Amino acid sequence: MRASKKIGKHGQMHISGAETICTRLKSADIAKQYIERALTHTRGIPDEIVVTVERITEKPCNARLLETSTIKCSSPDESRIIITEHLLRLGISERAVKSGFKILDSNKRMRGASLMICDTGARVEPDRARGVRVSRFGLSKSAMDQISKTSRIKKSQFTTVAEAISLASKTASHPDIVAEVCISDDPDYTTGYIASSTLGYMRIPNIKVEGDMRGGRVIYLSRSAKPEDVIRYLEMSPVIIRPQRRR
Ligand code: WAQ
Ligand code: MG
Repeated sequence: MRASKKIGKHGQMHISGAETICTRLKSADIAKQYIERALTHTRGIPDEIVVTVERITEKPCNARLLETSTIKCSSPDESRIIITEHLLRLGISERAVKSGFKILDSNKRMRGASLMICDTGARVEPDRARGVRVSRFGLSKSAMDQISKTSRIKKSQFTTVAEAISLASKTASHPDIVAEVCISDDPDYTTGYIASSTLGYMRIPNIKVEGDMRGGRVIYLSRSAKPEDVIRYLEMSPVIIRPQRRR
């Protein structure tokens, strides 16, 4: 689902988006939930809501559910320090870290994520205004149960967090993806995250102040990544997120 608001004569502002994988008979209910979500969104009332329901013919592959942790952070400034530390440790250059924050702190709204090469900081998403939309991912029943059991999440935030963990788990499962940083563009949602296959899913409270309409996602790719392959995986490959087997 994607919902937008008109600005001026030809412009559009992104209001809300959502995607999942489900069984045929659940799809009508989920489409209805997504439409309701768009109609009551804190970013404003949409002028257009587009719902796409597609049959998946490719057999989904599995990805591991990232482990969730929450770090202590009391301000946006502190969050920048923490995020920078982690990104540098993952081998992302200072230049690329700076380019990433430029996107996250920009007033331009993208519907998808920016893809950035981790040493040069070059942006490789084909459409810079739109970004790359990660799609075709869903949680297995046991992954959903694990999220509700292990993380102390407020009830009102559960859907947002579960969707973010599943998106981050699909994204981190690609071998050429080094890390992802996310700030919600919802003015009332001030927790963001940094994720990678080694860090897991790290929730960062107070990543922005309440009322701030900015936000975005930056996905860092390894130097040797083939952007078109990564984009194909993120947009098209169906992936079911399953809990890690405990030994
Ligand atoms: N694929 C790529 N980028 C996306 C997608 C997607 N499917 N959905 C959203 N984005 C980008 C887009 O630029 C949005 O402006 C930005 O991310 C933020 O999207 O544990 O709600 O849907 O409490 O506002 C994090 C939860 C919630 C943290 C993130 O993002 C926690 C959130 P939003
Ligand atoms: Mg949003």
